[in-house]
Amino acid sequence: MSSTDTLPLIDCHPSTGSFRDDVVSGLARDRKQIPSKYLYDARGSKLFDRITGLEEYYPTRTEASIMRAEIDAIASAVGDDALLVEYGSGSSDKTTILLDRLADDLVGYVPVDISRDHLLEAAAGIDAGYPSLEVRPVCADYTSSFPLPDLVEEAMRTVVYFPGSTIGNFEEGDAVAFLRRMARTAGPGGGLLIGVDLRKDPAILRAAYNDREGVTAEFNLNLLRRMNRELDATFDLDAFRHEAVWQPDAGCIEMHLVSQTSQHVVVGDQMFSFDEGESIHTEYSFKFTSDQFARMAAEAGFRIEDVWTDDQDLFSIQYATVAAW
Ligand code: AVJ
Repeated sequence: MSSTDTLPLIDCHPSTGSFRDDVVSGLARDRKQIPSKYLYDARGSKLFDRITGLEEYYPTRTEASIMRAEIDAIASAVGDDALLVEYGSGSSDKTTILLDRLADDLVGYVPVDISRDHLLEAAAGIDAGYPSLEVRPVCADYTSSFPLPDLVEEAMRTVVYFPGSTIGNFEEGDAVAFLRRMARTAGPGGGLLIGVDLRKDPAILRAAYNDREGVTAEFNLNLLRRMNRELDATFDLDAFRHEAVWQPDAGCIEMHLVSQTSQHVVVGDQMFSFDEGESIHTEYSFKFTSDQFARMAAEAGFRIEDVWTDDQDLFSIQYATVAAW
C-alpha cells in the first residue's frame, strides 16, 4: 500500500456542475471567457509542469534561484513553529527548497490544490521525504473558502505560501479580495510568502507564453479537450489557435483560443456560435512593479517586510505580514 492511501485528505473538490455553469455562462458573454483555473485538470497540470522547464519560461527557474539564494532570510522571516499553507501546490517542486531548510521548524505543511490526483501524488512524496513533518493535503478551489485541518502540534503563526506569481491570474479587484482572504486565513501575526512576477521587456514576456515547442499552446488547447470530455462539448481542436498577447496598458499577458472559422459548438444541451477570429479569453497573467504590488497588498491588510529579486529583476519573492483586518 502506498502512502497515498494513508494520508488523510480534506476533499472539497469542486463538482463538474460548477465547471459546466462557469463554461456556459462564460461562453454566453459578449467577450467569451473561461476562468483560468479550469486549465488544470490532470493533463493540464502535467502540461504546466512541462512549461516550467521550458527555456523561454523564465518565472519558475528564476523564482527557484531566488529561493535558493535567499533561503536564510526567507527561513528567518517564516520563523519557528509556523504552519505553512501552500495555495496551488501542484507538484510542490519549489516547496522542497523551502522544506529542505524549514521542515524541522514547521509544525505542519498543508498543500491546497484543485487537481486531486496531482495533489495526492505530490503530498505523498513530501510526506515520505520529510518524516518529521505533518502533511495534511486539502483538495479545494482555493479561490473559495475551505477548511484547514487540525494539526497535532499547535502553530505559533500561519504562513500562506503562494508561489509562481499565480496572483497575476486575477484582475486587480479580485486579486485584492483574494489577498484579503489570505490575510484572514493567516490571521493576526500571520504571514504571506508570495512569488510576484515583475514588469519587463515585452519580448521576453511574449516568448515565455509562445514557446517554440508549442507546449503552452497545447496547455491552452487542453481546455477544449477537457470540455469535450467532461461536458459533452464538440470543440474541434484544429479549428482553434493558441494566442498570447502582451497588453501594455493593463500590464498583462492575455491568453486566448481563437476560432479559425465561423462555426457552432455544442456544450451539453447548449449551442454557441463563433465568428472567424473570435476568441475565448482563457487567462490573465499580470506583471507588477514592486510599488504596484505593495499598494495592492496594503489594501488587503498586509505590510510588505521583505522583497527579494534576481539580478535582472525578472521576478520577486516577497514576505508580508498581516497588518490589520
Ligand atoms: C502558474 C498561472 C503563474 O501565468 O505564467 C504559464 C500559468 N500560463 N503559461 C503564468 C501559465 C501560460 C502561469 N501561472
